[in-house]
Amino acid sequence: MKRVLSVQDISCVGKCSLTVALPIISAAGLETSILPTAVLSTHTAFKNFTFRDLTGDLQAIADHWLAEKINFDGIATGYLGSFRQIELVEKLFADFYHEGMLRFVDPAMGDNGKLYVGFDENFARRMGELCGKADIIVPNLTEAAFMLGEEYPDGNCSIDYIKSLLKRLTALGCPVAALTGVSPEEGKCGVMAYDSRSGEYCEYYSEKLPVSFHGTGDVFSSACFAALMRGQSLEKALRTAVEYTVESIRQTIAYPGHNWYGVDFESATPLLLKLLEE
Ligand code: PXL
Repeated sequence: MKRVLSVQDISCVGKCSLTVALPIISAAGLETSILPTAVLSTHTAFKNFTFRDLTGDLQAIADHWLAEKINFDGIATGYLGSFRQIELVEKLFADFYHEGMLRFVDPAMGDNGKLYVGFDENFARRMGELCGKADIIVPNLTEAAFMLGEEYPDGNCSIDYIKSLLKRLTALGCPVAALTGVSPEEGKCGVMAYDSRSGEYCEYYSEKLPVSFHGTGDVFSSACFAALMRGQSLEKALRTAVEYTVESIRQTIAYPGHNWYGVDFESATPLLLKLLEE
């Protein structure tokens, strides 16, 4: 069984970051190690959340793993809370790198044209540098625009514009970029990716549901990372991740008493397992 590492915070309640990545990647049949960067009572869309920064522990944990000769087939990162944490992730990539290891970065920083609480343009630029050290990055339109220092492209933008964003994202230094939340036509939503080595684009779209939920980016990136680690091609991994995310939203809205802070990815697990076999 492959062993992978997920680096991001634990938001105790809120269905995002590690409470999403750990169950999804484990269910996909991968040994999932974690490096929690902080512990929050909830994610930052709640009011009055508590925040325990674990930055000071990260290097000692990594040093112990190095001393034990523990290695990973892939490292995925999500929400990172500070410049120092970005720097430590760059060191993790360097210290644990071996031929074939996948470095997967979700620059989880914002959505709908806005950065999350606590982030600014400088942080977004710095996250762009970390993206340059990855093998694949999966920003949404908001994160891509902030990393490139562009205006957020309000509304539906053209496929030509998406292609130019993708080219500029790979110019940050990563060979592959996948842009999420792309809507090529009314009623459709999904992802378009560019592989700068082959010069090829691939895309996958599904039904656009008339709702928006927190945590869907983390569900997408966990499933995409897991699918790639399970050996799916980029094209197949994007399909797995999009369909699983859409099914998680469907499961959420099927229950009238659903909460507002996250999606019911647990009930969509059977579909994830089926897609991973295709
Ligand atoms: O879903 C991304 C995410 C992860 N972690 C924390 C967050 C968010 C989004 O707001 O606040 C702490």
